[in-house]
Amino acid sequence: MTVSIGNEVIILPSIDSTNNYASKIISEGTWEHGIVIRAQEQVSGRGMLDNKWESEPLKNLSLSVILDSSFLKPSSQFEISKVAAIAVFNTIALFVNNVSIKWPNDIYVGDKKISGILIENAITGKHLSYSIVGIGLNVNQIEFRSKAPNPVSLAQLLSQSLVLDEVFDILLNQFNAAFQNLISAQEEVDSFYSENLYRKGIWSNYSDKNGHFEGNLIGVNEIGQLIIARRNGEQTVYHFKEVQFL
Ligand code: BT5
Repeated sequence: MTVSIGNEVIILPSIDSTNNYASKIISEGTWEHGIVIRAQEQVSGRGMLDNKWESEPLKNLSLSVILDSSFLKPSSQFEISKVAAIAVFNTIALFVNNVSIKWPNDIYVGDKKISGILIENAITGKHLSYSIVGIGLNVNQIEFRSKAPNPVSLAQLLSQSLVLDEVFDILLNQFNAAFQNLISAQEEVDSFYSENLYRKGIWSNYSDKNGHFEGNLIGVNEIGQLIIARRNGEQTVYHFKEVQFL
């Protein structure tokens, strides 16, 4: 794939959700690989299920990337999550330490969430057709007003504001690099993702349908399910929402 991600950037002054806008372009048949939709204000930012994403106008990055993911089988769709998480991870790690990827694809600094990613994949037959990668990255917001439990921004961590366009350009470069790696060196994408998981290799508290337990996060399997080991050596594999980080 030769087209760069971000060759075409659509900047919207105000929109409900950049992911919704991306879906609209796709349904109209006018999309191409690598189009980026960036909102200055996003009034109904979405997270997973019914979750909302808070972002003060002009302070943060709220964007969606449309990818041609037709080279992937549906069983490999988690690779898109990994690429997105790695691109955001690498962007943030240029500014601050202690960055990690909280499974499946939040980005944390320490124990705080600095970025959320919402991926919407479409499948046609035996392959994906396209993916919409929505990224919210807290850059210059200082006060958070929603019930988000642990938000943090780059400006809070650095005690200074950043130029949003510069962070945007870095993110696009990192996204191109990570996507290119997926095409040419998927094993690197897989190992980088696993190595940088939040709580990787650290005994910590979790809960699942059987109650609280102490576990050691090992990594993900080939379809992106989380693997956690117990003190007795047993390992459990979890789908999204089947395990809580305490
Ligand atoms: C996510 O969902 O974290 C994915 C967020 C994706 C947002 C982007 S912005 C551009 C694109 N267009 C959209 O409409 N969405 C994408 P989830 O893992 O479900 O987490 C959502 C939860 O994060 C909320 O329920 C809050 O608890 C918390 N939260 C909301 N806003 C936050 C913020 N700015 N910083 C940190 N945490 C936040």
